[in-house]
Amino acid sequence: MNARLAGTLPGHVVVWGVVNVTPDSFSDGGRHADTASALAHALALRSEGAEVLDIGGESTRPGAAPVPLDEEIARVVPLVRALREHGDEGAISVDTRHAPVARAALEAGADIVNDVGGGRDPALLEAVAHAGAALVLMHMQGEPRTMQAAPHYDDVVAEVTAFLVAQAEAARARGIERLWLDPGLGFGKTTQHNLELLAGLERLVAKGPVLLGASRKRFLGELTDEPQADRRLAGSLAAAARGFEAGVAAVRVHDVRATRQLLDVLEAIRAHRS
Ligand code: HH2
Repeated sequence: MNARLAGTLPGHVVVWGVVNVTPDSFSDGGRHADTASALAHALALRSEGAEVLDIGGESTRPGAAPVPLDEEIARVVPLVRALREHGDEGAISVDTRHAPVARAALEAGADIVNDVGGGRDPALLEAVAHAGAALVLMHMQGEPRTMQAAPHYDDVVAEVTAFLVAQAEAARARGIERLWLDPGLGFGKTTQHNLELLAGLERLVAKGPVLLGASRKRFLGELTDEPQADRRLAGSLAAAARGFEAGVAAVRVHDVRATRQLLDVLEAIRAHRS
């Protein structure tokens, strides 16, 4: 597998830095909407310790409207290309549910597809397998426009885990070897569901490498009475620390420097446990 895909060291948690090239993402929409400013932001995150850059061209925040495919490609692909032309050799992930976007980003130099659709689309799986790329399978109940209307589970941890295990088996059957499982915090889940998933995270970790995305999410704002997404750093760090404790492989975050610092200290302490 690609040498760029870091994160196989035992005890090391990889930081994925979020780069949203969108006008409407929930915490940083519009800030990096053109390639030049997105490139500067991506390189800054890399220097802060993002071993993976996760580039997204479609907001999937609750209520978000779908973006036309050519628009999503036009947002993502120039940035992937610009990073490679700039000499960036680190791992690049494309955050998309759409096979044509995945295909175009992989051709431009991306290594990983972060599929918030959870591998439901055979064409996306085919694109990943064909490129020999890696895949994130994220759980989502419903779809972004309506997913927060009335999310319901009998046992959220069991249902999310069973879904991801089944999707991973299907992806492996198509020849995709490198996979992360992601519980999809906030994607068709109430605050209660998110807390149950965080509390029961070890059950998912037992099934394979887990990527956890809690950074700045609404449930953290609800728990801490903080409506402003970019003021949720401490809550986001608490969730990352919980991920570390449970044994996740990676965390997807907006605040790379602070998260890397948190993990460096936790990793150093763990290395000294007898
Ligand atoms: N969360 C978001 C987007 N993509 N991918 C994975 N694998 N896991 C997540 O938890 C996850 C994700 C939502 O965050 P963000 O990208 O900041 O917002 P938006 O979807 O509004 O662009």
